[in-house]
Amino acid sequence: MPPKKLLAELRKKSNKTFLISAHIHLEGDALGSELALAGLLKALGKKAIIINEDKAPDEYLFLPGIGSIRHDISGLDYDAAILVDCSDVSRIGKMHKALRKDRPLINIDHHISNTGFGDINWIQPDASCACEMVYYLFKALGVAIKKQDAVCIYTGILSDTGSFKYKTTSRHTHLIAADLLKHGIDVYDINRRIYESMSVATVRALGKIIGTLEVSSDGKIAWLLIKNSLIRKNPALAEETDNIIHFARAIAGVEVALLFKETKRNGDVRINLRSTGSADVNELAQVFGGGGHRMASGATVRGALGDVVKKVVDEAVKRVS
Ligand SMILES: [Mn+2]
Repeated sequence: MPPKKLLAELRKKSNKTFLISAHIHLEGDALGSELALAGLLKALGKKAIIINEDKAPDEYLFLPGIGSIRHDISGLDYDAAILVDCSDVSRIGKMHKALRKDRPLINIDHHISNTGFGDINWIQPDASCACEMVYYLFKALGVAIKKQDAVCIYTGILSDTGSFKYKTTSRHTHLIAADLLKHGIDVYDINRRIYESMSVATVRALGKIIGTLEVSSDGKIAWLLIKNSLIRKNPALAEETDNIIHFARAIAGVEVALLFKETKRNGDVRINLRSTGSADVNELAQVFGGGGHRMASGATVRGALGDVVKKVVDEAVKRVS
């Protein structure tokens, strides 16, 4: 449940304008929690400005209010800032330049790796997603959820629980979803828009990516690669994760699935890590300066793709095999 200090800060009369941001490489939970939080604040009579470094991926453009998200931070002023779904302030990328030291910073997050960077911190690692936490804020503040808020919260839940499949899915997650359905949201439509709106080019590229599959000799670690040449031809792939890593984690006996994306030529390699149960991929990601959750995490490592793959796979083998 949200701390009283947080509720008081949100209600405070002198806090008229809130700045909201979330992590780079936007996905359903980051966008959903930002937009639902903005809806909550507006219902409280506040102004809410959402700023993100990245543009929203196409499949999320249906989210109500998404057109109001800003990427330009010049001339911004605000009374309090809220970061959602961010384990650290650095996760908002260039948007950190908009933050002022003389304004309170509120941290609402469910990553176990959260650094507690805020002046007010609400960190709940047992929440399935940040959207679940924003739902509790509506309830704690007695604010009625509108249909548009319900769409955003439901999208975050779908996104972070792998459509109610991952271990983070609790009875609370389902109860929240049931409550959201009372608002007349179209769950089939939301599912189609997020998961069944891939381009032909993306699906063809998937074939090439699956062709890169490698598995450790004991079968416990499986990994896939997305080469930069493929991303250049099909930029949407850079933000595609769960649809791809699914094929590595779905193999019988696999305990850790890894996806390596060569994001820039000779530059960074983005790594997505997924556990199927016993392995802790938050710890594994932290070895490489990343983090996240026990079952799902990420890291960015500088170096040539082949070298990064070797380093990370070796570390995974050491821990799991
Ligand atoms: Mn999340």
